[in-house]
Amino acid sequence: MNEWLAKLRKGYGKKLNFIHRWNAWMVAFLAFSGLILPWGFWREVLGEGRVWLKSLHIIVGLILLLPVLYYLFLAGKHWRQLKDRPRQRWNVIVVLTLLIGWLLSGVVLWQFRALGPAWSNPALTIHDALTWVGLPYIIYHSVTRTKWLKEPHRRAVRTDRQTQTVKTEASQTQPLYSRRSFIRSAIGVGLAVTMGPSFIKWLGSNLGSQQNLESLIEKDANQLLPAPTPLPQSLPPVGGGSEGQFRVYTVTPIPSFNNSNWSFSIDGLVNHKSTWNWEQFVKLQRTVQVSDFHCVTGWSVYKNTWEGIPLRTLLEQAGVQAAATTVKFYSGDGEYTDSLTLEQAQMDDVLVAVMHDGKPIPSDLGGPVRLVVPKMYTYKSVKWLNRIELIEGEHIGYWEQRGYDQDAWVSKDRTSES
Ligand SMILES: Nc1nc2c(c(=O)[nH]1)N[C@H]1C(S)=C(S)[C@@H](COP(=O)(O)O)O[C@H]1N2
Ligand SMILES: [Mo]
Repeated sequence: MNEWLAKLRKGYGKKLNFIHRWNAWMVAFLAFSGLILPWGFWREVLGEGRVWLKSLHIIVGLILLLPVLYYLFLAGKHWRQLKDRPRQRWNVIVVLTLLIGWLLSGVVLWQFRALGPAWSNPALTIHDALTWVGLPYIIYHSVTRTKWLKEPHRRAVRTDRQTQTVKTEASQTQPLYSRRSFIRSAIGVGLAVTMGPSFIKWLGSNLGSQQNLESLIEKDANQLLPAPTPLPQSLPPVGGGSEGQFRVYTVTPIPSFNNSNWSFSIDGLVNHKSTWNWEQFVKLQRTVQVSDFHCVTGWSVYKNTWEGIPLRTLLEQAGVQAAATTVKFYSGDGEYTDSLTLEQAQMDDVLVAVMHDGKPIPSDLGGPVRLVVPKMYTYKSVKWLNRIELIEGEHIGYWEQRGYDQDAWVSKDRTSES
């Protein structure tokens, strides 16, 4: 055993280099894929590729455990070696904290299904926060450590003699040194400018939520009149106002509607096909419900007060024919669809929602009308819903075609009931 340990420790310097290099490549890949995954633009471009990228991100993230463990094994010696270099020790601590934090929160996100939203929500916040703090740090670290930016005296501080020669060297290269420090500051400023705004946006969305939503509604792209009048339970919202922040997800540019280009229809295997224009649609009897909203990528918005037409009512009025087995939902974006079995669609709380917390649903969040299926992950909650079709046989929805689970129940005990 001891021999084996000794062997592992041999060639220590080389090993540290090896670990460092592999670690750097993996972190670079994780940063790159991690930034792309939640980015709306890439959602649209990647489609199916996004689900692959996510799996790869998880796999590489798990493999990252190897260099971390290997390093920890060599850490004692390295730590002693850095005795006189507090900045490097600090760097080791920061990087290890980042990696371990990312790893642990990442594992929770990976296992969101087993752990549920109560775990995945904080894990996502931590994963994001580490990214906002850690990525600029790591980029700065790696760019300023490239050879051409290194100051000579950083490379050798072994013996007093060397230190002396280095000192003179450093003073000789004074103009070069200031050029280097200039470049470093420039990199720092560049990072602040490129990452700062998104960081502030992220911070804002995690702190105050209501204000954001308000500004969404003000500049809303939808121009549908008359505005629906909220029911008394809806304003003030019985749920007390939603808690958390929606991330705007879309696989197309956000569509906008007005009275002349919007309509809502129910058709397929029904006895009475109908189409409503907006004026007719806002007259339909609505109800109010309070429910939580859980995205599979780990975030949730709690206590939403939704007001809308129960899907069940619409189905009853349309008269579903015996041959129908599936309810297919179409988005006005022309791209996104999803479905529920007839049985699932008849659950009490499935809502064709028109208002959120007493206000019309903003276009970013799927207004004027979106589906709400509280018991399922929200890729089922089709935004810009404008058509419901009753069909025979199954329909595989947009994200399910691209790798999401057909089974979207949030809570596992529901699966057995379904
Ligand atoms: N038309 C349409 N509906 C959609 C999506 C979409 O991309 N397009 N994304 C789904 C997913 S994965 C989620 S988590 C929720 C996000 O809703 P939000 O953008 O209002 O936060 O909408 C769902 N409905
Ligand atoms: Mo989602």
